[in-house]
Amino acid sequence: MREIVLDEIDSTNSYAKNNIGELADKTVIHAMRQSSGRGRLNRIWLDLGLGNLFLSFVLKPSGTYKKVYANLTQYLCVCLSKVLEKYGVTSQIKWPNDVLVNDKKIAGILSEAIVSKSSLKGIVLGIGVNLNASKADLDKVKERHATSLNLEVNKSIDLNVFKKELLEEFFLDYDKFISQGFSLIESYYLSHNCFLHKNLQVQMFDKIETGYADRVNSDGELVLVKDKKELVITIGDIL
Ligand code: BT5
Repeated sequence: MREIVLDEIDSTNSYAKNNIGELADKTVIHAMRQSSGRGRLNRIWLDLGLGNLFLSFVLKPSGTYKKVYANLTQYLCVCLSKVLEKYGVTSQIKWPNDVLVNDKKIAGILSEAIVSKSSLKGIVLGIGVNLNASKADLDKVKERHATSLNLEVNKSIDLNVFKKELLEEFFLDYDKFISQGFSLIESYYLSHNCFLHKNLQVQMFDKIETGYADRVNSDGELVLVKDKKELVITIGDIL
């Protein structure tokens, strides 16, 4: 693993994408501040001040895209959830890639595959975790309830210690995950889920599907049941 630490950048994912050709497999880009953090579907990730985590993994597992790479966000959710456990915090995973504590969003994950002329240049897997935010900072997140680890445990969090724990957890089983896929994390992912066996609305681009969240299949996809028919959802947002 190599690490590049930056004082400030627009987005660690953008930095990794823009430099993908020169960055080696398993390079980690860590920025202290991030001025234009990106979420999925053009949403934004807010920098709530120094001491919060903004990090991207540059991964080059093969020259062509494999389905398992879509599950890397779920793998990272599980890694984060395990690190939070070390702080005495139990988290819930909301399909596909939200990690919540007491129903509030503590982290966001953004995975981007960089493909050129049908070959895979790399995957950029970015994560932002609120580690040291004030209540006033969290109020800047308008669309949903957010939290930060320091507020959950009533003490400030050492950013570098937390980062080290997350990187160790991630690289511990990363190679195994790439060869084995979702089944490696299935039981942990499911035991921490907060969305199954409920009636859900799922936004898929400009369409909203409703149905009963029956299960997550062996590829990590959400299976909704509506009028006795199954709908397999690969990408979407639970509303
Ligand atoms: C995500 O998108 O949650 C993925 C966020 C990924 C951020 C990391 S930081 C390092 C790397 N570099 C980047 O540029 N990005 C990655 P999504 O599921 O679309 O959720 C976005 C929504 O989360 C926003 O619309 C807000 O509602 C909420 N949000 C924004 N900032 C937040 C924060 N600091 N804490 C909690 N929620 C936040």
